[in-house]
Amino acid sequence: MTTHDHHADPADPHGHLDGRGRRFALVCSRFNDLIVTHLERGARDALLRHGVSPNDIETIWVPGAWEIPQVAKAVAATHRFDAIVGLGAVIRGDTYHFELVANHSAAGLARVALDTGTVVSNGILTVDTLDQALQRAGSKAGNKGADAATAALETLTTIATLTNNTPTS
Ligand code: INI
Repeated sequence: MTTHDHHADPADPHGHLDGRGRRFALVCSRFNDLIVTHLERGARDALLRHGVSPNDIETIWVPGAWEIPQVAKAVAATHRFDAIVGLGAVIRGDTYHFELVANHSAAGLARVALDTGTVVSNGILTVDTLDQALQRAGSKAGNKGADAATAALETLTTIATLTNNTPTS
């Protein structure tokens, strides 16, 4: 098997991702929970469809997207999870606060991934309107929670394959 086998069918790139035995934490923001509950359900469904056990998916609620990276870092430190999916919705208001929360949450999640080595994916919507958020939370534009969960599983699979194939000398 080559490291690229799991990309073999571009029409069905996630078709045979195997989530059995993998443990996931979904770190979800309560702010805009009208949206985030749908992202959480999409993420959970996607993982279950790929063979992840319901017992191996833990949802952790935090106040807002700002808090997601810090809690994700604490989750990584437990070493109880193979991957973390950050789920939230940052919706533009009239002030600069949007930029601060959107940038901090995305940059923070990237940092947790690179600093800890635990796989972290970003399912935090950053949109202008509630309608755009709804479209991405299980309607017209799919479910970005499901996409983020699948991305985490694929990343995990890729890293595991690379690690198994790495020459030791
Ligand atoms: N948190 C969000 O998750 N989405 C938002 O749109 C949002 N806005 O717009 O303010 C938001 N703010 C709260 C923030 O995440 C923190 O919880 C708060 O600042 C306390 O640290």
